[in-house]
Amino acid sequence: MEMKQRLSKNLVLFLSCTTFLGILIADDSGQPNILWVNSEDNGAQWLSCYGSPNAKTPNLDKLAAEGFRYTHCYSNSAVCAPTRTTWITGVHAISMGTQPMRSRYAIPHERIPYWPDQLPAVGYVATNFGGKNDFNIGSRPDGDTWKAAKGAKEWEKLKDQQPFVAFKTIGTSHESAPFPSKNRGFTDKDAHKMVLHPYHPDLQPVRSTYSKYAQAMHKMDREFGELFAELEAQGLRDSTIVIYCSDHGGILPRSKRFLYTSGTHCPLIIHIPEKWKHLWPAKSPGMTVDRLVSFIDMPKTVLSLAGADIPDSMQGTIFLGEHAEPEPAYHFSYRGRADKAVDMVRGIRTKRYLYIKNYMPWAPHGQFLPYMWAMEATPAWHQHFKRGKCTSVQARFFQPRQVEEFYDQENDYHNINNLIEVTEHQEIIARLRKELRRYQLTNYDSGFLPEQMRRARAEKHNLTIYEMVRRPDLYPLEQYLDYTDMLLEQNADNLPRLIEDTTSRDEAIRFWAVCGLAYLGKNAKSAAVAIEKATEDESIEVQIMAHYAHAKTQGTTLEVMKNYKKILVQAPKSGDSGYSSFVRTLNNLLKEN
Ligand SMILES: [Ca+2]
Repeated sequence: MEMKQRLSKNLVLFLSCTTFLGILIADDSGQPNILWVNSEDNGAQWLSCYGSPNAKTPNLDKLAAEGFRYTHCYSNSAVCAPTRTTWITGVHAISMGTQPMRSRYAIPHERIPYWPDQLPAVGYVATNFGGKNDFNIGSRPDGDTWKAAKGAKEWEKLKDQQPFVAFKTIGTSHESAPFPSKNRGFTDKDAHKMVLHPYHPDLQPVRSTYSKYAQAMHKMDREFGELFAELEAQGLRDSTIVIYCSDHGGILPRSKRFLYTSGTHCPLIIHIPEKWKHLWPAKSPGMTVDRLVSFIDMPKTVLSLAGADIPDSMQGTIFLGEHAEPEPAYHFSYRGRADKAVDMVRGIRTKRYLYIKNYMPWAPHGQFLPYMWAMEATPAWHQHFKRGKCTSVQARFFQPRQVEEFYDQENDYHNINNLIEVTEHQEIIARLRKELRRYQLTNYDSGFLPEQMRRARAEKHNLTIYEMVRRPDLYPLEQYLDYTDMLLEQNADNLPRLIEDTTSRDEAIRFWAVCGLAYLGKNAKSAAVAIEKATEDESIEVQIMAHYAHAKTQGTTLEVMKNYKKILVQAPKSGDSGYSSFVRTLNNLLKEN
């Protein structure tokens, strides 16, 4: 007993010494602090150190000059909440069913820790400056993963809690910055100087939006500079690795939410103090790094830098530090429902080439989305299109899509020349098709069930979507991949098969069969009886799509629009996440025709 007491006394003494020493000699503890800053919605093309002709970002340019600027960093989902879902878990949003923007589907939290959960075991605290979480995940409060003291004097408190990982979101560059309704004080004073992307018409409201956003970027950069100055003022500059990135591209229409380079190419700049020079990704600060980095890599990399355990659930690759893994050859991206606009797009890229597959090609990218229409540029561009004044490149945003797109980014940063038919590229296109399928399989792409069907199937088996899509008996993904490939051919020879499948036992096959009939348009006129029956299917999403197929194959647009009104009246008032988004999307498409 006496010995035990003496031991514990010594232990207390030892612990208090190490804690005391820990504060004094944090710099030599072998554990770097990490400050991870992201600014909202700005693609790489809005930073001057990435060559922006429009915005000035001197503080971030300085960070790049003193750190390492990554030239090939890409977001996986091109929009806020699915990016954050991926960041906090290290699991692709589509792998968990959390890809629809503004949904909070449950995940098995006991199997999927958040990255800050891993830090206390290795002596770190994690904090979220400013508190933006927006993880888009249910069954766990967002905020409970952050353990460090919050509130006023965050820096001073953190200083006493080293080593730390501090996460910070700067919202100044958010899409809403140029909205006239927000009245943020940004002006069109530089409108005449703006260099427009080739797919935007040269209109004053477009120029005005560019000008306002360039000023928002300048302000965001100043706020980053202030944050970095605070780090220096606290004497933490030399013991802290600073990671800066955005969360996806933006913000002019055809960037945020879309898998083009403008929606996914993000700035990533990392500042590593001299004392951690063994972690430098290139010979010396100021250099660029051309490694292909995906946002799915961020949580694993942060945990690796902190020396923490990396959960088995994480899907990315460690891209920096002593445990860096081999560079992946591909970046994988996805688009699901964005607010009130339903869509399904998948993308895969190498450093040079981008391949995109549109599973709902009947809808133009520029389908109506209230939030996207809140900046002056979008309605102005749309009006210009409706008046028939757009060039073919400008018009494409408001027209139905091709199923496949392929771009050579080296010669076409803005992805305006679709080379999918070009003979000399067929080999790489074939490889990317194959790799996309491989990524969809290995990451359990949950998108082959429409949203409410997906939720219902998981609930029926008392599983989360994450678990359900990992059960081949409940979610035969290979079959769904094959089936959708068949109907995306839009080949009238498939008509008998599609008609037969409108009575399949699997409601997902029924859904896609009806989609296939809609794609065939007048070529599926003889499917009238099968489509009529499908409008009474037990699945609401099969019904909705069957109505649309009715309009497309039988020319019954007005009647279908009346039916959609009735469905909308009955829809639960659950906002975007109900099937009402799907009805609105299809209704808008019929209105446009
Ligand atoms: Ca965002």
